[in-house]
Amino acid sequence: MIVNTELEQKGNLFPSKIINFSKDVDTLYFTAENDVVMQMRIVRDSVLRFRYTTTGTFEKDFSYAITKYASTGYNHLEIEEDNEKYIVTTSKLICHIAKENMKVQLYDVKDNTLINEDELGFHWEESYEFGGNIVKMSKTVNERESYFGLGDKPDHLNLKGKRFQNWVTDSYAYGKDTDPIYKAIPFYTGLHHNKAYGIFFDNTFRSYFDFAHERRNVTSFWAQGGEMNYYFIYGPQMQDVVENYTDLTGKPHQLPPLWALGYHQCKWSYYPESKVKEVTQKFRDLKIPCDAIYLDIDYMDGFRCFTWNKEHFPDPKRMVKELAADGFKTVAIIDPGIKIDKEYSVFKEALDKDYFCKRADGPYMKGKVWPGECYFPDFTRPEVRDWWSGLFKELIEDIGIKGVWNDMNEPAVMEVPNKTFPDDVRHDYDGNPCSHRKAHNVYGMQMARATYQGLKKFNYPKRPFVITRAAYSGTQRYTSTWTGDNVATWEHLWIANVQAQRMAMSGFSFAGSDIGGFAEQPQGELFTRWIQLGVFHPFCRVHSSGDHGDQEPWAFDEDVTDVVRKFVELRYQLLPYLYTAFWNLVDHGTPLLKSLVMFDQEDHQTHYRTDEFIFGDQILVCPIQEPNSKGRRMYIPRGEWYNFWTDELVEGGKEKWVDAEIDSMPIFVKAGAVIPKYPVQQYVGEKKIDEVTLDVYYTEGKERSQLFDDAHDGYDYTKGRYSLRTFKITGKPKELIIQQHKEGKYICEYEKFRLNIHGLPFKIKEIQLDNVTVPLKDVKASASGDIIVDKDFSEIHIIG
Ligand code: NBV
Repeated sequence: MIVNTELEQKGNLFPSKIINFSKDVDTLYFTAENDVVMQMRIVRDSVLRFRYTTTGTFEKDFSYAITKYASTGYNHLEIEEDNEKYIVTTSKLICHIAKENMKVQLYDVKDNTLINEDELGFHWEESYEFGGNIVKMSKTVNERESYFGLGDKPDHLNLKGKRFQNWVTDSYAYGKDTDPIYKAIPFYTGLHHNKAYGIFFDNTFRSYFDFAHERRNVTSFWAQGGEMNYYFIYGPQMQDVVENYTDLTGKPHQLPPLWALGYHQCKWSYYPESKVKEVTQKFRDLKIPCDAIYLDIDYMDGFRCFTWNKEHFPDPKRMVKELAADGFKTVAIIDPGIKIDKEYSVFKEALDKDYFCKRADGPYMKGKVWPGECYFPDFTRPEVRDWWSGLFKELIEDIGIKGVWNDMNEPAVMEVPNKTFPDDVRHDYDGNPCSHRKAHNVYGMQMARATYQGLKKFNYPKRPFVITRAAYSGTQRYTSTWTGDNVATWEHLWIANVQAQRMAMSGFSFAGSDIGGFAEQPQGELFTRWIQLGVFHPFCRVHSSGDHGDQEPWAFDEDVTDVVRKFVELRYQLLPYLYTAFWNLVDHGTPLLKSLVMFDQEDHQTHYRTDEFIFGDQILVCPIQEPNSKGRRMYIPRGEWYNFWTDELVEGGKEKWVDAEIDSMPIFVKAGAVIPKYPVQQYVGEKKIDEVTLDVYYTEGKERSQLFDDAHDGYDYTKGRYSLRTFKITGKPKELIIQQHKEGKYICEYEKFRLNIHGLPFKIKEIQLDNVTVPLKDVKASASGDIIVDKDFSEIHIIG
């Protein structure tokens, strides 16, 4: 392992004095005496890119992470110099570059707070073995600084005091201390003095982050090759940092189809066809909503991708069609390893076209996976991705599979010590040939990308749905993800909670865990508590390895089934709320889950909280993570919150005991929120939605909520055929005003809103609907006393 101590800086080299400065539109070049050049690009007023070369020339600028759609352009740029430094000022930041040693300091332009500062700054070690450099950066830790991000690390949410590695790794039954696991997302957010900034180290080699672990006052990051190339992203709000990072590395290319936000059932493996049908039928019989059923590797013929085991699945097209008629979308697994078999057309074709990865000296990269010895397509070659995407024609277009699940794409190889390809394997890297040292972390991402291209093409005009295990920054553009092979333990419930939050603050919101645990088998209680958490994760799937017993909602006892049903129904009711949050993700990069620190960074009590999080913008959730609990203590963030179950109003900013017997969990709604709800359906589209419930939570003050809707699939929404409703609540002691603003061309299928008002502190004396007084008896038409109004109302006054 590479260390970075003062003592061991022997082999380290440093930039010398700056002797030259030049500028090219938005890019500044600072050249040192010893040929080190620092390139600083003003991406936006709050986003600066720093790149360093030690040879005077830069590598070809290429990144899989950065999207071409990233917004660029600044409002203001000023460059000055004095004897000691250059001073670059944008409308958000001031950057000092020391002439003596190239060290950088970054300040908030508004109040001159020092946000981030180089300690040793850029330094490097020459790599004799591989050529090039081990590139390093060290930064000073600020007073009370906290660190967040880095993807799927199964560790405390606040990363301070820890060291991590980014190297995508198959990690069956990983634990709380396992590092690295499946994803490499070299992006973190630092927070101090109530201000947040982010650093995205866009380097795909094996990289390390040390957050004040080795030295209390130093945070550093380094990689085993490539360039020191990082983006500094200023907030000062954490959410802005994540949104700006997501803008750089990309938002999901389209909304998911609404069904993908439903409940998914998976197991390794459901086969034969009769078993699949038995499972799906049971969902309908027991009235547990479910939208997707998964086929794991056993549907294939000898684990050959794009084939079927005809004994178990004699007529896949008919089966998929029948499942679809019952509301089930079928998702099938596809792995990267292609069986070496001269009779197998996918293998033959890839061999003929020379699409498989090769070792440095020419032989193919041969490795053992499920089908036995395999070769592996080089997904970093555009023509290979095109070919791969074409392979989905039959599966998607003819058979009607609706989603594809990419597994083992780290790439995982069995029975070898390093669990993956050897370092010398060659890759195209989109025309930048390199070894596996550089391509490893993006291999799975490029496979998922190629799969996504296939689905996009053959599922058109419907939207694609892909799920991947391996990922690098930017993978969120193409696919959803899950957290891999977890274990059915209470600790793993804690891990799943942290991972989903961490993924959201790492720009990859569409994530979830194998609910109940993949390895081993949960007790009914653990399964129940995990479902309660899982329905609040963007991706909601029960999956298990199957060799320890069944894990369907009915595999325990009836009480478990009933609670599972209750929570899955809640998920289906909240679909319009979740879909609106997805729209915000796709449109602005807004994370779907917000850890408390992101929700209220100014409240220092949130900086070390791990359990509570905000689902969307206005629902606070806290899972029960221990057996035999009748509730738990949790932190309620500042502001006013309604207990979802009892409507009790609580003032936040403190810890509180919250009751939660096994059929409940702590859920709170922000005062002032308008939460849209659908009726329960057994699957998305089962019912025509005639009416949407709006749960309005009174507040004395103002609050804004949104409701996005469209056709729930297809691309019409990108042409303006969506409906975006903004609800503004103004609460006074004797009046509640609800104003609606509408946008978009889509005509929603529902006609009415059913207003369900919570916490109203007065008795209603009068209701005015768009300036017309409505007789109370007319409005309160429903038995429940809810107010039913036309969906296109502009303003409602509820007067006491
Ligand atoms: O395809 C089988 C499993 C799959 O169910 C699981 O979700 C993946 O993470 N796969 C791993 C390979 C076998 C793991 C032991």
